[in-house]
Amino acid sequence: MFNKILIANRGEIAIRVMRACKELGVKSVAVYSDADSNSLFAKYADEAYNIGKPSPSESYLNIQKIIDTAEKCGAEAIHPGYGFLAENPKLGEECEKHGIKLIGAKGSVIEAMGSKIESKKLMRAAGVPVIPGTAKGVTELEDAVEIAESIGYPVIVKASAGGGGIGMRTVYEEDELVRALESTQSVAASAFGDSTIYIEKYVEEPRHIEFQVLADEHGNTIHVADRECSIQRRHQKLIEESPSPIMTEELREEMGGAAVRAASSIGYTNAGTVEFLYSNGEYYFLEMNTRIQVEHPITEIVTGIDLVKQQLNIASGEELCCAQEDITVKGHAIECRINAEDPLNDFAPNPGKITGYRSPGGIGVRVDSGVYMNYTIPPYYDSMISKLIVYGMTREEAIARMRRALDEYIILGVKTTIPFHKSMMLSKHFQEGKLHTHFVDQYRNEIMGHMSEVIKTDTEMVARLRSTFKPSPKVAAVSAAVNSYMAKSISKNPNNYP
Ligand code: MV4
Repeated sequence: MFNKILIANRGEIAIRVMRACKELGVKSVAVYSDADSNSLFAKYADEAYNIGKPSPSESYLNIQKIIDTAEKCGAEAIHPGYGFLAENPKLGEECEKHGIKLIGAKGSVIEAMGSKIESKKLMRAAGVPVIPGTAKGVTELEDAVEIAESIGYPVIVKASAGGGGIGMRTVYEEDELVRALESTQSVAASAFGDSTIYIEKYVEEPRHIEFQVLADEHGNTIHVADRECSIQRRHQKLIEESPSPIMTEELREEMGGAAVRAASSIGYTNAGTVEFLYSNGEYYFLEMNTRIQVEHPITEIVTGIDLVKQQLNIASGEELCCAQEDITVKGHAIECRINAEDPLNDFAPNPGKITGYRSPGGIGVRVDSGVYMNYTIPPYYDSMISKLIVYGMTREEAIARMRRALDEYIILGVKTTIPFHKSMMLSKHFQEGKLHTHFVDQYRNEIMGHMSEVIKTDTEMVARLRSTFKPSPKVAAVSAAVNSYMAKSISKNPNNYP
């Protein structure tokens, strides 16, 4: 195992990685920007180095500064977390040049998975189901018309270099095809510098189900079960759960087997995720994510495996902790992403000072957070401030527990997505588990209805918990008088505290 590693990230994921380090006896090094000198992760680390201005390109995306810091402090490996440099093959290249181990996927597989046409080709060859469509880039209009005709409308035009929802357009009839091709090509050219596009069957209202995989450097690859990630908005996930409400032992074995073939066929190592679209009993490979993901805790909760610890074990050359038959799923876990955003104003980011903070606790509750009371959330980075994860023996118990934990969660000073999550837990359709990727848009009115109700009539308990931070005017006046009396008394006689 390593003696010391550098974490090239910030916020809750930096702390998550450092927690694994502490348990393994590995020293952790934080790098932080000028905007993060008061951040919890910089204080949690054994060593912390300022690497520059708040702008990501001058700090968390600056490979040179990060490698320099690792060399200077003698870190043997770098963990990139998610986002920032996590899927940048250049980080791995630079690490190799400097004899530093990257705790992540090899550059060659990151690149293979970055091209959607290439990855589909590899997956088809490995016997993983892919969405019906073209196997090559489409350039000629006549070809496109013919292809769409043979696939059958609706179809979707996608950029090969795309991902995360950028550069794709659905087409319901031939008339729309030309415009969709042109617009997708031009978006792809400007966003990715690669105008290659392809066409496939559009799967309407699918579920997004993904499988966690782990692969070591000795040829062992396993899957660590599934996650349902259909509850999203503009390609930002909001709620994830494990297992998927539709999962059965048989389906898990089949889809998990496909995920393992996907990973092992490309010589994948470390932790990764194989994403599928699922619709009417059919499932199709969508993308592979070559990083630890935001939602990894729900998998840890239902399987008992510390995925970040496994990443460190794998990178230091050890064998996987477990064989496939050792992996079992127990109970149900749900994660709500708590963002500093106003759900009543189109989820507009709402950074600022947290003037009251108390996180929930009790049985089956986990909070992975990067914030604290009186902390000021900087405006330069993404707006996720914590993740609330609950466990239940059943999905029903997990939903009830999430409602209870959300009620206990007090964050004052900034608007958060907590009211949205409370509303989702109240949604009959969510409770029924009939989820798909358009769920939030489809049931927008139902959710908004619950939300104004939740905000207006927060339970008496929530009001009481909140009152411990926001005293009544009378109490506030008394406490101001006491504070001022104490201040005067202390200044008169510093050794005599009243
Ligand atoms: C699709 C699809 C339906 N049919 N492909 C969105 C992100 C990008 N990586 C792929 N995406 C989709 N591809 C076909 N053939 C629907 C989506 C999609 C989606 C997928 C996963 C999670 C959320 C989504 C939200 C909207 C659309």
